Amino acid sequence: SGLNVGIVGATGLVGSMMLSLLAERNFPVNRLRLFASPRSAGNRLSFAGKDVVVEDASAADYSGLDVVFFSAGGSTSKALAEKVAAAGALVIDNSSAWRSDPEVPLVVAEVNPHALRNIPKGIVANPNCTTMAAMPVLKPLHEAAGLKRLIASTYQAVSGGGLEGIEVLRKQVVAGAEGCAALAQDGQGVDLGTPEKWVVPIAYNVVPLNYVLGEDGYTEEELKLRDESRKILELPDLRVAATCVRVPVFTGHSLSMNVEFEHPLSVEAALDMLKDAPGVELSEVPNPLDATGKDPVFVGRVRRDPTVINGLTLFVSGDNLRKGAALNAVQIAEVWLSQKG
Ligand code: A2P
Ligand code: 11C
Repeated sequence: SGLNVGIVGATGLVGSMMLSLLAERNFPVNRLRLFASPRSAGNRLSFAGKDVVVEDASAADYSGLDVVFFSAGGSTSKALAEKVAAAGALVIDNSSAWRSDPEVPLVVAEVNPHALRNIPKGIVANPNCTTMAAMPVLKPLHEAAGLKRLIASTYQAVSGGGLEGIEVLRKQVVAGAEGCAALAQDGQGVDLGTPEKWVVPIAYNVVPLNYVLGEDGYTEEELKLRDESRKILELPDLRVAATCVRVPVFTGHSLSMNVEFEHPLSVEAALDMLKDAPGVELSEVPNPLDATGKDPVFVGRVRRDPTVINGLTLFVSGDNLRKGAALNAVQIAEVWLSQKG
């Protein structure tokens, strides 16, 4: 009994979190197959006390699989997802490759599970980890008061950039640790090495240019927050302006949000709703360290936004690897399974 499950990108940060969560949540796995690049083919990873040999994703035969999770970057998903779906599996893709396709549902498990009733391509997309942290909080507020406009600034952890992101921050923090107080007077006061992955050092710093520029000078990450929020909340005209910033945090993406509504919504009413919202936990001081390793998105600092007639200001933090990626992907599979009956 159980399903035949695959993970493409199993050796990566999100892929290995998927592996842990399948076990942690007792997902009904009959056979598990793991895939990665040819570099990792032949390596072994452990699941439920057994070793599983990693296969080369591009050369593998995917027949006989029921669900395949993808987290190996957009180009791998573009190249392989349709082939895997054609072989009969439901593909749950964590990359940005399919999110904007009108025939591919983009799903946050607590927010729009109904979108899973129609999966024309056999592919479901998992949102970006930044969008994900906001959705379980915005959905109940939208239902109560009608979301009109969102202004968001993000505080994104380096693990959003995979294992490489973690290593770059670690190296720079260590390189600068001894003399770091010199940075209080002189930004070049300690040698943090040549910037890697981001254009300026990420340690002891913040980087407000995270990914390439696109439409109107907004970065691709900022546009994803806009476009994915519109699709998930089914608000095609939602006005969104975002500034996405990388901060020297290992895991846990946070957002400061100014949310404008059609109708009045008091702080008390909002807190009351958020207290009971699925996947959400109230916190006096939401912060990434507290959020890391936890399933819910933490929300707090809820205040009236005095710059608009109907608005709230709030802060959220969520684990970008769990809810932001692997957890929601597994939850999508769980919802799909329960809807299938
Ligand atoms: P590999 O470990 O063999 O490179 P992260 O984002 O944590 O760096 O992980 C990326 C994941 O995507 C890894 O599992 C990596 O495998 C996988 N991956 C990268 N490129 C490819 C590819 N061309 N085909 C299949 N998997 C890939
Ligand atoms: C980051 N949000 O923090 C990105 C990572 O579209 O799935 C995930 C990119 C994506 O860098």
